[in-house]
Amino acid sequence: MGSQQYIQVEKKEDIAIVTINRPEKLNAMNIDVVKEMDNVIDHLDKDDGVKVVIITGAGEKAFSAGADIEYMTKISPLEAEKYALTGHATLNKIENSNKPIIAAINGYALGGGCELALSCDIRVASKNAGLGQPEVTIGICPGWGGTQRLIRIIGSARAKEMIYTGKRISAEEAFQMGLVNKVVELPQLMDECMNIAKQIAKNSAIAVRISKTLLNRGIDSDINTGLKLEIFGWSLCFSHPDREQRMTAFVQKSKK
Ligand code: CO8
Repeated sequence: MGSQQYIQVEKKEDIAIVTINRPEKLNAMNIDVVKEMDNVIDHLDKDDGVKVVIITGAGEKAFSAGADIEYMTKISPLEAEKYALTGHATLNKIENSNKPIIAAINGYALGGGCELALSCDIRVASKNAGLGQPEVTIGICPGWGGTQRLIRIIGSARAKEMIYTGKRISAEEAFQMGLVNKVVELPQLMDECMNIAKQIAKNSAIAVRISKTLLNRGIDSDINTGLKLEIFGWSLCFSHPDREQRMTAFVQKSKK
């Protein structure tokens, strides 16, 4: 994976924990942070020993306070385009990774930080977390997929309110609107994410992977296309020995 300045990776059996490590800047993502994250996701995607990934931020204050505002004060429209493209490529990789990815939101998830969480499959927040898309307060619109993913997750009215007002919402409010799956106390956050990850990791990796693809492709397709894809994905599971072993084990156990 090479040495990383800002992104740490720790493996606990078949679960990888990826930490944005720039706590002095509330884990704001400058272009190097994004490039390192991209590199890490590429490597984890190819690592058959990893079944689930958890992304979090270092420290007790922030998951990520977003794109680097200091950097953005200096850049031209073309550099801004490059920054947005780099972020999009990485977040698309996270969204379409062949592993399920859980965001452990341990504090502020603002702007690009919220967008990073939106690209993950499951979001668990600590009680101290605050989520928001404050871009309009600094003269830009969300630029790392926020206008597209937020609306698909929480619906048009709520996404528009969050983006137009730029207001920060609490973890509890985020839970009420379906933006996060669960809220726990900060010291329990990693245990809770590990529990979810372990539950997923026990299952057939290929079946989880196909489910993820079907869910992701289906949401942007009409229902008949999505249902047809489901039949292909479901049938494909029958080509894998894992399916046969698991079904046989179930049948034999129930005969005893
Ligand atoms: N970028 C750079 N530095 C940051 C950022 C950031 N997003 N957020 C915090 N920091 C830095 C602060 O400047 C400060 O640094 P220093 O100690 O050197 O002065 C340090 O982190 C600590 O921050 P604060 O002192 O501000 O901490 P507070 O507890 O007082 O406040 C807040 C915490 C409320 C989170 C506050 O820091 C804040 O409002 N941060 C900005 C949040 C924000 O607006 N994020 C959205 C950024 S825009 C974005 O993400 C666009 C995404 C799409 C990009 C598309 C590419 C073109």
